[in-house]
Amino acid sequence: MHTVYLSTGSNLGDRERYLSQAEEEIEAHIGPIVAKSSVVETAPWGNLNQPHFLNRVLQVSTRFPPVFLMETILEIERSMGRNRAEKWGPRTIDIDVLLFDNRMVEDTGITIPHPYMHERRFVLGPLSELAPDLEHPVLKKTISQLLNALPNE
Ligand code: PH2
Ligand code: MG
Ligand code: MG
Repeated sequence: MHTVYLSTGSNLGDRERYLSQAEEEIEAHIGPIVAKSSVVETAPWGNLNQPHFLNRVLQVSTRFPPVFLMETILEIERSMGRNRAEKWGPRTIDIDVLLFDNRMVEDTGITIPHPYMHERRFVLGPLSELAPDLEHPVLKKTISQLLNALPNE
């Protein structure tokens, strides 16, 4: 089994309901959720002109390889009404792969570790609840080191 960390986010409609529906879909189609961070309300990063998000990080155990994992996630997002209108725009649900074991993956449509994870407090905060001492496989720093290195917003 592989250990993956997923970031979930929603900033449209019933945000809590979308996060818990995503968790049900993940358990049904990807694998058991081993740990969940708390749910945090966060100001939008990137495109500032959109509602606040609810964000959470999940540790999931899966037997699927990265490409299949990605396809399954896109399928879950689609089934939950995700409509990809604009980059970094508002969404009912977003599920991002942060880390996949200790691996680096570059393939069509996949980059693992997630290329922006180390810049995002809405990722590093919740992730540090679950895995503060986990080392980022590219940057070779722990999650809590990356979190402490973020500039104040
Ligand atoms: N997701 C984005 C862009 N900006 N900001 C917050 N706070 N939370 C998100 O999940 C988020 C974002 C693109 O996926
Ligand atoms: Mg995202
Ligand atoms: Mg995404």
